Amino acid sequence: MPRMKGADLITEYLIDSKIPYVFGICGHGNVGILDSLYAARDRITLISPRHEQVAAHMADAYFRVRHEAVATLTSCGPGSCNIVMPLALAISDSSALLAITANVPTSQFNRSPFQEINAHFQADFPNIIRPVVKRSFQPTRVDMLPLALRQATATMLSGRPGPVNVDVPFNVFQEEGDVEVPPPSPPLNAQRSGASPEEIAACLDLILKAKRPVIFVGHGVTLSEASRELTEFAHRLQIPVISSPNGMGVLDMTDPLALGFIGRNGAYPANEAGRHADLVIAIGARFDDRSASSWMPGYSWNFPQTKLIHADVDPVELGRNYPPDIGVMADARTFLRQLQAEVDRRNPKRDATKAWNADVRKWQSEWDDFVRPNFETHASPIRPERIVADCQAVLPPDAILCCDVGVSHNWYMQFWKARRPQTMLNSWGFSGMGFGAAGALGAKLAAPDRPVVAVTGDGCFTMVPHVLCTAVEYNIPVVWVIWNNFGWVSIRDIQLGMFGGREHGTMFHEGPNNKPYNPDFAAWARATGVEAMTVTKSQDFKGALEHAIRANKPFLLDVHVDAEVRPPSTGAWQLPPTPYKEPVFGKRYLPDAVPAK
Ligand SMILES: Cc1ncc(C[n+]2csc(CCOP(=O)(O)OP(=O)(O)O)c2C)c(N)n1
Ligand SMILES: [Mg+2]
Repeated sequence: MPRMKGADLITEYLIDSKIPYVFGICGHGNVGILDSLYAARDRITLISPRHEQVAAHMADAYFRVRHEAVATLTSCGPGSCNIVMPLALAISDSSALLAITANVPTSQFNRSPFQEINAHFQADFPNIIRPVVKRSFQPTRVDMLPLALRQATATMLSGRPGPVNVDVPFNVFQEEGDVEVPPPSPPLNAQRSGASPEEIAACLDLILKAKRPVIFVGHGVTLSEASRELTEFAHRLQIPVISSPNGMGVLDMTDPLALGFIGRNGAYPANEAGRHADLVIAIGARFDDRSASSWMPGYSWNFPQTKLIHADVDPVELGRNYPPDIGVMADARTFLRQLQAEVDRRNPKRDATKAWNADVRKWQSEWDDFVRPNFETHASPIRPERIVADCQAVLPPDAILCCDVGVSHNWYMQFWKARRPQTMLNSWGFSGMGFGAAGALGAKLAAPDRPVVAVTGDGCFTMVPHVLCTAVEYNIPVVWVIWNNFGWVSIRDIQLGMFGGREHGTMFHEGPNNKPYNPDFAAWARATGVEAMTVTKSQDFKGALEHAIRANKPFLLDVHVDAEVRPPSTGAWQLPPTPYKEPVFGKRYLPDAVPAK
């Protein structure tokens, strides 16, 4: 067996696992492995952003684009504590990354050396990180590394993917052992679970009996790379498809069967179809509050009146919020292939959903008539619809949109038409500010030949403005579109609605004179070496975006958007105990208007 330093073993394992990047920040705890990465620098690239949060968002976004995981590297104590939020974000959205964290030397455990966390247990970082990773490993000897690395990477990519942690004490990087580099773990989707023939037969019985079926797809369909299968199945039986944000684009959203997102910030046809359906086939989707109108019956869904088939790789999601009539623990692509094979065998008529699809088309055209005029309006400050429309016009179908959190995201969830899977990245389950602005760097490294645009609020961007430095240092040509409304406006609007129109702590003001304030983002960008423009007139945005993309270098557009134009609400979102009283599009949202099964 070869004799190797622990840090060299980790480095070789990453290389054998075809991990091209380590996104990480130095500290005394991890200098051992930095030296190994230096020696291997022609085979694996270290990228050091200016904040650990950014490193983890970059790794998360990289995975979402390529479905291949990369590693982060952080030092002991504060550096590693900085990745807790982005790991929570990654696990909430089933995104994989290998978080290598450093710890204090084992011989100093419990002596309270510099940066040890030990109020309850020695070198206790794994307990800090435990709720936000699938598993944390803490090998305390070099000979424990091979098993820990193999188990960690296998856990990360098997079943429902997610982040894992390998926490390495300082001496384990530095000491030598007689160790073999372990074999790489299987890639994502190497093992796929399926339904039983009985389950498939029962599912298709229900599907063929339904008069108003709808498919609801989530990140599970994206992760299992089932776009072709979903499209074929939906087309064959003419079943409309509603999508969660991380399922956007698995069915091309210009397809007439694509209804978009559901819930308060969803599209009207999706909510209408969801609540009128007699059968919902949910695949790799989880009915969270925002895609289920806070589970209030009759807004987005109408269970248990509506029947439910729910398929997911993760059994904890089956029936979490709505007990399914048939719950299937299966990989999305396998499930869809099995259903399609059964459809082929039975060869049912194509037109069973004709009347239902006529209803759907009516809702689609009502919605189009309602929203279209504002997509064509020029104004200053700019109307939000205009930004979405011009992004759609300028960006090619394979461009990647990395969305941040806030009002801008609400608009994109409602109106963005993703053309392909893995082109619209959203921080959905945890909604951490900074994901869009930072993740775009990782997305661009994952897809260097495609345009990557971060759409990020002024509040979100200000959480991670140093992404500009990283883009310059490593020449990562990302375009940031700052949705600048001079405040944390999504929260301001909740505040105004709930508390008699009073605003406190949600808008940005300059000192005592109460003038709206923000830094001059374009000047800030230029100070870091990033080209930039300020856009205040809607007529200028399209050309500015085209120019920024053509420039093929880091570029920032500071776009002043009207803070007083709110996305139309087509479903509901409730924060108990506050009574729900949001106005809704069309005033037709009366739960008792839903037909009985
Ligand atoms: C790290 C983090 N802190 C706080 C929040 C709560 N939060 C959600 S949206 C938001 C405001 C976002 O502001 P901005 O980026 O300007 O977007 P806007 O809503 O104005 O469009 C805040 C503070 C959060 N989601 N994440
Ligand atoms: Mg804002």
